[in-house]
Amino acid sequence: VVGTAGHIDHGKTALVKALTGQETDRLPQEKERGISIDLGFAHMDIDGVPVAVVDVPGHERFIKNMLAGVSGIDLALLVVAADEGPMPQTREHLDILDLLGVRRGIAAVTKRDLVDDEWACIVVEEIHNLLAGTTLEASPVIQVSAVTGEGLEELRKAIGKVVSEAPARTPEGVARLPVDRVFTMPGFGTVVTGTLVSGEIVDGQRLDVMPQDFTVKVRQLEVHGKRVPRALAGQRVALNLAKVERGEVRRGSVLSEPGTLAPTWGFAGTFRLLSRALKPLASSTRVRLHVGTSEVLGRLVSLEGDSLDPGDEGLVRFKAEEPLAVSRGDRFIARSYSPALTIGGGRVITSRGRFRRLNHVDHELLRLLDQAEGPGAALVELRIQNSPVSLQTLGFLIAENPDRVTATVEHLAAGGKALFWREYGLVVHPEVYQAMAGKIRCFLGEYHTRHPMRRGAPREEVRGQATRGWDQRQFTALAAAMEQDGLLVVNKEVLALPGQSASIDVEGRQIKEDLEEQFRAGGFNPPPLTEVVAQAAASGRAGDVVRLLLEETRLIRVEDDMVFHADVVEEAKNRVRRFIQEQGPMTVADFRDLLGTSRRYALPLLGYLDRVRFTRREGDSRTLYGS
Ligand SMILES: Nc1nc2c(ncn2[C@@H]2O[C@H](COP(=O)(O)OP(=O)(O)OP(=O)(O)O)[C@@H](O)[C@H]2O)c(=O)[nH]1
Ligand SMILES: [Mg+2]
Repeated sequence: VVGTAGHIDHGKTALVKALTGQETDRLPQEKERGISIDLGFAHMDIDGVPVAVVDVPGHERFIKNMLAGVSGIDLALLVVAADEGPMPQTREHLDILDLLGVRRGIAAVTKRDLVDDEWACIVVEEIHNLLAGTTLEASPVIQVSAVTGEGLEELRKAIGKVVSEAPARTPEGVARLPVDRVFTMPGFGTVVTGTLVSGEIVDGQRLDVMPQDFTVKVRQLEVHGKRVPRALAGQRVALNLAKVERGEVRRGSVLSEPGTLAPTWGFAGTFRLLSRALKPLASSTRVRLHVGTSEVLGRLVSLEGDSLDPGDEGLVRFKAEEPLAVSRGDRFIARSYSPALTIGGGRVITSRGRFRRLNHVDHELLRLLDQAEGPGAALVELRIQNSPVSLQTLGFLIAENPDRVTATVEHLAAGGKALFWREYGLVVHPEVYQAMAGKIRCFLGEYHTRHPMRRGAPREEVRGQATRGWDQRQFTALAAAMEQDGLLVVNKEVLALPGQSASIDVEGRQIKEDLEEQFRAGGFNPPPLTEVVAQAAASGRAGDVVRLLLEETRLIRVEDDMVFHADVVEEAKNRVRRFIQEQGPMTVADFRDLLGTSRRYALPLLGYLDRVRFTRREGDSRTLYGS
């Protein structure tokens, strides 16, 4: 895909027409005013090789559209009018191409018919100076005229040469197509177009629409105006989508292989502030961020001290004001909010993660990740995430499709570089596991010391305190792994260190005896539990003692605040057994008189005896269970 670039009125659209025979200005206003507003599309054949052309507008107000057009190009055609020479948007467009890392280019000096040789020579020299130090430094400069046709053949040859020398994009990788145009065709439905930046798309397949986050089905596929069964990376594609309303998919949406991209509210990346930028990048600057074909507002936060000076490159975090769809390696451009001027650009390193307080370790990891590839990148991501990650999330992070992610994880796990908790579908970096296991053991150690009379700590408390709220699945998987490694004992909802059990000291034993005595003395009219605890000498510990007594079933809870001593319950059972054996079925009134208590205590206690299947209710009376 070839994309034009250059200042307004310098002859981009005329040149595209001269090369392809196609008029790319379609809008009525474009025709009327003689300027391009939105993107134009054309295609041609050079020695049998199909070449798609994207024509961009030069007007500074439409840079936004220009950005949507150049995101997928392989070759930039920088157009400079011979009579005017380089102008502001010549520079701004060149900055953008440079920041996006476009490495192949041709500079076309148009309107050659309007100037003499000497003047043209000066303009060519100016262009060489302009290109110096950019990614397009080595581009040939060719003089042409759309009016006389001079130089067109040479230009066509030059394009052909670059296209044939460019390495073919591989269809491997995840299918991703940033949408640059959406329209409806009567009787045909919604059509979207864009440049397929990676992977391949086949007729009939399903695709996710991000960040809107829904799925569509491809009904028909076209490349260069011809219906095809499949489209490959690097091609301009038109897709007819089934059951999609026009507003649902927009310019800026990304069509991607299902499950490989997720909406995110920001990312961490590298960023270069243009030396032309008017001021340093403050610690948090509101910008228009352009990535793929989308534009999103948000804040760019420098992670390098307070600010970034013009010409400097550093790590940044972007916090979006709405969800966006980006993944590792994507190039982006930032423009100041007002006035809208290009200030710099960079590359996405990771689209997820908590980067609130970055320390030097995180910085190093981000730099490492920026350079890493394949399984290495997956490993660094796992380290950065600092928690177990699902296979799908890992897929989003490293921009790989599900089966490749699984293969990567298996590979890492086999080499002992990552832990794969298969049963839970989670992957974790060994260092993260070790650190977290250490934290939990530390927490439990303290807990056992503080609460010697408890068997261990409540699971939810550990999850909230030690792992800072990992979700249930992550925490369960971690606890299971730790138990398997002999680092932890899980007893339903209670976690303990191995070899720890509830123990009781002298003071605790004293409290225990006091409590037992009070409930034994209360008999069938026990005091309310909360009152007893509140009045106990060391009421802070009495709660723990009660817990222990309940666990040991020395105390028996029949209702929220009503407990009976085990000896008392035993006595009640003896009396009931004798009564029924001697006098037959027993009523509630009989029971109450038998124990010499009131209905307030008799009913809950009898309910308890029914529940533990000592007595059985038949109508209004009780018999012995199993008799
Ligand atoms: N004499 C002469 N005029 C040209 C040539 N190329 C373009 N023009 C004229 O220059 C004017 C602008 O050309 P366009 O192709 O619309 O310019 P553009 O770069 O596409 O402009 P924007 O899309 O608005 O940025 C038109 O009036 C063209 O006829 C050329 O080679 N020679
Ligand atoms: Mg134009």
